[in-house]
Amino acid sequence: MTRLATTVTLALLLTAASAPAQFADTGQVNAAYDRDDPALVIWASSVVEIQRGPIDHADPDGELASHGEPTDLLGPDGTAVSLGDHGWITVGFDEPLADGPGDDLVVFENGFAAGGLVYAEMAFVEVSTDGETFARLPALCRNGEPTGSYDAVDPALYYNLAGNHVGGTAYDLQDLMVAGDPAVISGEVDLLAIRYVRLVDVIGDLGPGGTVDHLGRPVSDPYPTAFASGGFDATGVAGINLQSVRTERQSWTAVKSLFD
Ligand SMILES: [Ca+2]
Ligand SMILES: [Ca+2]
Repeated sequence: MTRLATTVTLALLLTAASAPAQFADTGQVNAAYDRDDPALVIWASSVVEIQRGPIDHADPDGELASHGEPTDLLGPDGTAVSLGDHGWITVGFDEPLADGPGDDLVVFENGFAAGGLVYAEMAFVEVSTDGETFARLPALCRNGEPTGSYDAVDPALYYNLAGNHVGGTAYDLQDLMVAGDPAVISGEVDLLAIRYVRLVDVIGDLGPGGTVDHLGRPVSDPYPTAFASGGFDATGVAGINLQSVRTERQSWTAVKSLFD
């Protein structure tokens, strides 16, 4: 190896060592859950805050999405509340969720199937301990093509974006550790005490003002959606792993280890 090559290699290694952890796209996909799945042990029970977006972000002062009441998505029988372009809603739980084995959290939209594809709108999923600082699940979009207002998408081209399944899309909070999320590393967001979930609509416009995934790629979802039910249509948020159950399990593991 020449001296120059050695220097370049060393520089690259040093850069890699100091750069924050990157969440890699390995073709991963989210699991899908039905509403009546017994794994879903808790449902969002309160709406903390909602900010609806315009029906078209290209007209920011225009009409806002208006379909549904904010509380319509609560509980296991929730119905749609539409968020509009980049609108968002924060929901709360009666008991904190925690990062336990496998999937921890499931978000439901009102998508429907068409062959192997899904008619759906997408949202980023964010979690919080205190309701102030949120960590966004690292989202990946492998679909570089524009999605028209009434086009369906292939769920396999999306990861950690709510809405990509008919029924519920599941998330593993562990992804935030893998991604080295700064709020999680600092402890501001405690993955063993998640009390709030925020859903943020994706703007599927691949041009200026659109939204990007964890790796900076534009996220494609139906655009434009200039109607009252435009944007992500949230119909429910459920928890799988509760803090109380996880703590109990950890205590038992600790006691058991004394006798192993
Ligand atoms: Ca987990
Ligand atoms: Ca959208």
